[in-house]
This record gives sequence, structure tokens and C-alpha cells, in this order.
Amino acid sequence: MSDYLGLRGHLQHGETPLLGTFVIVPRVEVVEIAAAAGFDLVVLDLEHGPFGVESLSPLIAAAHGAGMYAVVRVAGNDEQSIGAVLDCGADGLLVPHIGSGDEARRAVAASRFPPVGQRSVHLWVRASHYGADADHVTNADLSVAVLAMVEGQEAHARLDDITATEGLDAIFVGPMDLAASLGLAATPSDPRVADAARDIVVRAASAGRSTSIFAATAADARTWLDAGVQLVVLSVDTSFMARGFAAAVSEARGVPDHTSHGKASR
Ligand code: 3PY
Ligand code: MG
Repeated sequence: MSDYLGLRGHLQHGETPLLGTFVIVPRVEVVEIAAAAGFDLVVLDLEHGPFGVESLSPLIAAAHGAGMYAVVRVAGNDEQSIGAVLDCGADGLLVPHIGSGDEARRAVAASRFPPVGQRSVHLWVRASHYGADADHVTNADLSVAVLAMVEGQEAHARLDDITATEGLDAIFVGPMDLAASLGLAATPSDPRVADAARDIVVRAASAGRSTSIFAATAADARTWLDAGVQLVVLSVDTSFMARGFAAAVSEARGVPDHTSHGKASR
């Protein structure tokens, strides 16, 4: 973690790009293994992971204890889901499938306390150190980053409206759903997906937003980091495990990897 004020400050001022990974196996051990490998952050995934808000506190504590930021991808764009996640102490929110400026504004409003937004105040939650942080309300608004996922053709078409959202910190490109919306779900490595992703990144940056993206492979992550994207989230815990298991079995038995992991681009 940096000395900037939270992930929000890091995205605004940080010169070092951040590398993270998705976590859908809700275990402290997974978070700590990611930290030991050198990731800067984890994205705890309530959209696709089989867990809920009640699992977050130990995972966030593990991330912070290991010097990482903890971002949470929420399942819904509403005040209750977003407020509960922030009360657990998440450094940032990743809000999936933002399709319009109105939806981006709703995400920001749910994430900031009045008068800027409508986040409901509770002063004795984990995020405020159970009341010990007298400046919780101010600090939270200054430090929590809000990232809007742009991951469909419709959102791409309304990008200018989304990037104009006051208080939004970053646009996060979701290439898998973007591929699906282009009719290319089975072939996400089709160049049309990367072209759309690049257009979103370039336009978001020129609108003054930080940029972030999911990369299925380390090579893709490298490409986006070299292109100046500030936050790249590389793959997901289950994929690392699946590939590692399959490669080890294949090597130990001296037989080709029988899964598709060895061949596929993700
Ligand atoms: C996508 O690529 O659609 C994702 O949501 C990955 O984060
Ligand atoms: Mg997606």
C-alpha cells in the first residue's frame, strides 16, 4: 500500500500502476498467497464468487495485514449492498455492468456520505475502527475509490456520459462480458474485443478518469500496464489453481495436460 490517502488517492496521484487478482474462493489463505506472490490488491468478488458480505471482514483484514488493498466487486448497484461492503472496510468498489451515466451516478451516490451522496452513516463499524476513527466520514469519502465496469456495447456507446460522472474514480473494462456483448463470448481473444477495450481505455483517460481492466493472461496484463493502465486485475484464484494443478499432474505423470488450460488463452 502507498502513502497516498487510500486507493482513491493512489489512483489519482500514484505513479506506480497496481496489479491485482480476483478472489472467488473466500479464504484468508488465498488472499495471503496472493500477497506473498506480490500482488498489490485483491478484488473480492461478490458478483461471481459463492459468498456474501458476511465473509468480507477477515478477507479484508488479511489483505490489509499483508499490505494489499482490498477492492470488492458488488453484486448490485444499490445503497444497501454498497454501504454494507464499505462498512466492512473495503478500499474500493467495483460496480459491474454500469450501462449509463445515471447508473454511474447511482454508484457514486451510494458510496459517498451526504451532502455528496446518500451513503448511510454508521460510526461503529469495522471501517471506522468501531468508532475509534473520529474522522471516519471525511476519511472514507477521501479514500474510497469507485470503479465503474464498462463491459457491454451499450455502455461503450454511452461512455462519455459515464466518464462525465462527478466523483467517479476509474473506468474498469470487463473484456469477457464485452466479448459476449459483441457476440464473441467463445473467442474473447478476437481482436475486435481488444480494439473496443483500447478505445474505452483511451477515451476514459482523456476524460480524466483513471483506467483499469481485467486481463486473462499475464501477457495481456503486461500489454495493458505498458499502455499506461493504472490498475490491471490479472486472472482469478481458481484459474491459477486449475492451471497449476493441471500442469503439475501433467509433469508428474509425464503426459500431456489433458485439460484445455495448457492451450487456452485464459
Ligand atoms: C469481464 O471481463 O467481464 C469481467 O467482469 C472480468 O472482470
Ligand atoms: Mg464482467
